[in-house]
Amino acid sequence: MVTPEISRPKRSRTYTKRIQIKRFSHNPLIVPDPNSSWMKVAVFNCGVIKDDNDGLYKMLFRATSRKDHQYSNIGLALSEDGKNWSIHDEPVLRRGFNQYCARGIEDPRIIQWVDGWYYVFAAVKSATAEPDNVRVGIFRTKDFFEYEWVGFSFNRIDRNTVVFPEPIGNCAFLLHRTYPHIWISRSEDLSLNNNWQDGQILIKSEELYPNPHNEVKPWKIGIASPPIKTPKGWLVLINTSNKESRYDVERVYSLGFAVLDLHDPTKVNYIHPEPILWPAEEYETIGCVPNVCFCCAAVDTGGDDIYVYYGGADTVVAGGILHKEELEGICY
Ligand code: BMA
Repeated sequence: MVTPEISRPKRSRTYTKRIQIKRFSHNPLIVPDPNSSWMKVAVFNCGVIKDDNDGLYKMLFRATSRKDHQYSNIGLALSEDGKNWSIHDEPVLRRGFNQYCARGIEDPRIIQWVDGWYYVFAAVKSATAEPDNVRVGIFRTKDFFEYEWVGFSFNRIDRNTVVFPEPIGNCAFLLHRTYPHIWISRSEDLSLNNNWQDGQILIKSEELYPNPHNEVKPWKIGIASPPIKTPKGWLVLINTSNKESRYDVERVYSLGFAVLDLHDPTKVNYIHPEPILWPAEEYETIGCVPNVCFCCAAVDTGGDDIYVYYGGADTVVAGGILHKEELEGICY
């Protein structure tokens, strides 16, 4: 694949920054612990949910003690306010949970489903997998300490997958990726275990905003957070990457969003023309993988705000606030 930048004149676009995630002032929220056996090098991409049962924010985060980021385990952190977190001292989902996770579990996304279980969608690596040959494994839990294996979303290479947190028209809808676009599939089987059908491209990578420095459209996009239900549609945050390879020093991971129809989520009603989060702080631009804001969670606080959580430079957990007021006219 030829990268289009080469022949393009360098231009500089100034974004209006009309809608921006306001970083928490005490970022990063969680950092690696040099004395830990399991979170020594990096603690980053996380799923978060506000538990209706006890009102607590619950975070599952990816952690590794290896410089190559292999063999990730999943840790648990709890918070009363979504801003200050206490970390449970042991991983709650460990690599080796079953044969499909022998080489690690990564990038969890969480939803609470209609059957009362919390479902976790995560990239899993089996013993025989090449480093990047991941599949999406689905786990479920009631208490965030004990987990059951549900199955794979698809039995093929994939990541960046999650379902809508409720059935729509008696179907479960799955957002996933086939390079380089976001896809949507549906299933009448509400057990969330396979049978995903009618797959179609939902949003193409070139529909997202261009890089502000050279106008180049994203190389690939993927669903970031599970969809949030708003009065005027499903709000979905989207991770965008300007480069194919993680080893490319010019790669930047930033965050955008779109709004899908409330009753027919295969219909895209709005795609925001600008990023709402772009690596700028030191904990985003410097680290194991520089220039990365990679989001797996957005939580409706039930008040005026949406809290957004992301990995900074594949090294720390950070977060920020998206004020619903800023989305007025778009989905509020
Ligand atoms: C993606 C995944 C994420 C990672 C991100 C930024 O492709 O590998 O786990 O956080 O790249 O490096």
